[in-house]
Amino acid sequence: MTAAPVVAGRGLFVTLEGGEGAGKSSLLRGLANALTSVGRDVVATREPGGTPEGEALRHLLLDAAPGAWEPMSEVLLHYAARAQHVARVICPALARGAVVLCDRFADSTMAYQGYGLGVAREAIAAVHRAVLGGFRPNLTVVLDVPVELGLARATRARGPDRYESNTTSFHQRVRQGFLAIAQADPERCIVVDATRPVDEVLHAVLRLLVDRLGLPRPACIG
Ligand code: Z5A
Repeated sequence: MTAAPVVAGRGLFVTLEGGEGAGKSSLLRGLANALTSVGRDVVATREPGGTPEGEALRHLLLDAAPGAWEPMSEVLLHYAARAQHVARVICPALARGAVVLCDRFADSTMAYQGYGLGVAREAIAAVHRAVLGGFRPNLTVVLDVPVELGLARATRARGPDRYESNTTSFHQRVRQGFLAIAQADPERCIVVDATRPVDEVLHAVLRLLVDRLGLPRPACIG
């Protein structure tokens, strides 16, 4: 589906997506610094989380043993956290003109619970419509790395966690899911080769934000 982005207010909503260890958190920090340096009001946030209630749900989800939650329960918990996040943090920030940078959003539910765990994709889309209507990001950056490289980076950084202890085929399905989502929605999504060094990825994404969204050009990209 390639409908025009639905946004609240004058701000810009940019989401970072991809598998574990793709470099989303590192990129988010770099983008926030660069955009703040050119005078933009930046809100950096994440999912699951972003509000006190969402962070509590994050613990319920990520601290549970693998398989503890039914896949559809995971969908509903992620959307409970997301409804809170959109209403309390994202929309108010967009309304005052901020750039909201979000580490994971709805595409993660489609990729992990849909492509990865096998929840019907139409059911997830229906939950999205019921909870958020047509609300979607202006731009989604999908950081793509081979599964083995991403897991090695993530495990080096913080040890294995819940989804990291899943099978390689699960992570392959998640990766293919993100690529399929991006291919189906090229106006919103851009796939970035995240095997490159951190600064190269950052500069490539900053150029995209300047070109696609008309954000001011930070000095670091010349
Ligand atoms: N989840 C879900 O199932 N459904 C949903 O709807 C949502 C989420 C919203 C959230 O975990 C989990 O929830 C996630 C999906 C699921 N699954 N897991 N596990 P999280 O937020 O805690 O984990 P994550 O998003 O996967 O973060 P991560 O593994 O830390 O990856 P990252 O943020 O993409 O990477 P990073 O922290 O920037 O970098 C990791 C390490 O790699 C670090 O040492 C960096 O210095 C290094 N790095 C980063 N980029 C590079 C490059 N370019 N070169 C070399 N080294 C690099």
